[in-house]
Amino acid sequence: MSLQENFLWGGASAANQCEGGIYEDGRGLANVDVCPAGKDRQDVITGRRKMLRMDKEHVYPAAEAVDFYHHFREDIALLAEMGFRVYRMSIAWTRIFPRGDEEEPNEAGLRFYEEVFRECRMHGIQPLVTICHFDCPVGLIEKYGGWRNRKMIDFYLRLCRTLFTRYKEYVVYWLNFNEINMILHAPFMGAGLCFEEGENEEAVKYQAAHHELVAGALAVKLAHEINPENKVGCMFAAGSAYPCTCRPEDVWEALLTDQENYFFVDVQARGYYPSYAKSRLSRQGIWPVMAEGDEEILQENPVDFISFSYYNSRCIAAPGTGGEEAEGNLFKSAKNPYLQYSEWGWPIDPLGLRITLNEVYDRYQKPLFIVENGLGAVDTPDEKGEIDDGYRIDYLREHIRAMKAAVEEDGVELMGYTTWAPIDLISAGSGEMRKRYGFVYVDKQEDGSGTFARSRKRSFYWYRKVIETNGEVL
Ligand code: BGP
Repeated sequence: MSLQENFLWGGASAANQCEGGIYEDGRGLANVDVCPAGKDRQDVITGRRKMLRMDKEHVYPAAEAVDFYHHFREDIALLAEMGFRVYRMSIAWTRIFPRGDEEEPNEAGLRFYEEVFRECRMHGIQPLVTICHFDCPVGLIEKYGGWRNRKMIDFYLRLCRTLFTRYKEYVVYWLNFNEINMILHAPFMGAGLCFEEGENEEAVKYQAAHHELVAGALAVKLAHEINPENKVGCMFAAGSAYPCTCRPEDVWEALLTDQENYFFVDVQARGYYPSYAKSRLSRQGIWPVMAEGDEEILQENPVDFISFSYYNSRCIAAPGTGGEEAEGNLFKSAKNPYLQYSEWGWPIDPLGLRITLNEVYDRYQKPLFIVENGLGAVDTPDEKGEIDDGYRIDYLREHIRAMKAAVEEDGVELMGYTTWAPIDLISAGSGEMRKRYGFVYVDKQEDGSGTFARSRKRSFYWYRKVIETNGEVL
């Protein structure tokens, strides 16, 4: 089996990391807007430091980002030039419902995305829309405490109904939440959670997770009712946990790490809480409060497909024995001595992608979609202003090879592959601009200067060829 002919090649972005324009056309303030760049970011995105407004001491990169809000026509034309078949993007919730609890949506916000979708259609690009990519209206955090409150389910569904109805003729592929498991690692960014002193953070996180899981299932139901053609996927931050050694204690710890991650997909794809979660959450006294009917909702509305981001695998040791630590997509783990590392200290493990694809497909037997994979690096233009990003090409080539092997040799069913991120944007984890992922360079610098001019890197031409040959020429 080789990659299907209509394999969805493309790239992925998120509203808060590329759009900017946060004061335009009635948009409201979101959690992602008030996450500053710099040393305080970590405390804010994890909910340890409550910051619901911008102040003068910090820089807030989402405010301008790379100004996709005013450059989307040019940007989508560049994606089309590379032959994109799909563009994964997200909706800024606060463009549609500025405070989050309004009865009626904001027409100007709806119009913006309609124009984006029209532009995609004109170029023959399918949108793949993440309904919620880390964003939550500040209005809902102030009034209801974010996803810890069950009322969030209704506000989220109002957003879903609005989107499914209004964009019925443009969009059939949807993701309900980006990296839903991030709620455990970056709960303010993932779910608008801030913690009060002394409260049981784990209990709050799993309660909020339960609300998102129910909301996500109801979104699947609604999407199917409004348009039977709709396909809704879940999305999680993947990357298998390797035991640091064959010591059973390390193997056990790695298993626990994987279970913590798969918990969300177990519920969203199989339709029920897995036994390990039932047992552990109850024993820890943090079993979430459920409303009558919740279990049926989960059971009756599993997702149509499973999507994930893959940047790296993790190496796990029994507590207190791991040695040196390595960075990674918001999770730290032990350093794997067999791997190379990116400039940001993330392990580079293409075979790990094949392993993850096999594990996930074996576990759920549903179509998969890789919706993020890429290399964050510093790109330096040469004297002619050109960027020779061979390192990025190497990274992607090896990952695409591993992906093809999973499909062609292991029989994994895969719908598509979208790289993170085709056009440079702001980093979610660090808020930096200099951590670039794109095939297209954006002249926006770390100090805020720059013209926003777009230019093609060498990887642009390489990826175009990859798509043109359906992954045959790498
Ligand atoms: C994922 C997010 C993205 C993206 C990516 C890269 O967690 O879904 O929004 O940013 O990771 O991470 P970073 O931006 O921290 O390099």
